[in-house]
Amino acid sequence: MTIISQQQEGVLTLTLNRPEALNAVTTEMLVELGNALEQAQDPAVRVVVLTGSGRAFSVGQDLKEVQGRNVSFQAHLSHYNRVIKLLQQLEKPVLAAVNGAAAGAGFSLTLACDLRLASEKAFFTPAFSRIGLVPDSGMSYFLPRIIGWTKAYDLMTFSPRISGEEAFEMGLVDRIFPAEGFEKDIRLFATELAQGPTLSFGLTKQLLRRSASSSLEDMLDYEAEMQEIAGRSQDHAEGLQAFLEKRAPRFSGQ
Ligand code: T3D
Repeated sequence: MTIISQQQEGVLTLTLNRPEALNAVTTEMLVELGNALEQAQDPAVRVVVLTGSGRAFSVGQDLKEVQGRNVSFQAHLSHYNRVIKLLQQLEKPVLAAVNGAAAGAGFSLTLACDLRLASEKAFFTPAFSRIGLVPDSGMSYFLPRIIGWTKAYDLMTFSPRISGEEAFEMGLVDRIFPAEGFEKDIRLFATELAQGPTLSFGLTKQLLRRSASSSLEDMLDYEAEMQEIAGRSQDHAEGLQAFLEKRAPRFSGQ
């Protein structure tokens, strides 16, 4: 099994599990990850965490697997693209818990998640240009949207090693945690998020996705459409009631 799935209190944790190879990505891993993400559509799952076992998050494509390849790059990338689309399409928060190195497509995987939570030991490197490739698995889409066009071009061209701290400063990482107790901190963060109004979180994600390629006019209409759904949810009724009763809300994600 190259992916370990664990579900607890509404949080599904998917762990890339080839620690002996720094979680280098194989076709088998991509197929298993894609299947696990399809399972994550279950409404009982309210938050998904993607992390790596051992000292790395993932060093990207296993370069030993593709040595002397006999399949086209385009065919191979379809496995990656399925995973990236599934991460984006999940209507619930998806957190990358970056425990160590995130290189190449490993870095891209973190970008397709909604938030990047990094350990102090995490580092990022695009890596593609160092082996004469172009960014893939969505990096050329997400990175400029997260840190800006020029900075993204700079990183993708020179492929430096970016520490968790630097990544935090440039807005690439959203939270940074001490390496010791990282798993526990992530569990607490994710569990708290899973108790929130996760339906609204999912709709917010849809809004952001659409805003990447829409006019203000379109977005105003789409916001109204999404608000129609959120406004009729149990979570909105509960949020309103809790506010009026001056108590903490108990959201169900419905
Ligand atoms: O169809 C297609 O193929 C296109 C798809 C492309 C997707 C991609 O992801 S392309 C980019 C692939 N990834 C890389 O190029 C990253 C290569 N690795 C590195 O640059 C460095 O290893 C890191 C910066 C990530 C980590 O450095 P460090 O100093 O912590 O570790 P290390 O000593 O370099 O590596 C430790 C071992 O892992 C080493 O093996 P050894 O010498 O102990 O037997 C190294 O070869 C191995 N390793 C690291 N990355 C990969 C890898 N083995 C296979 N594939 C890797 N990607």
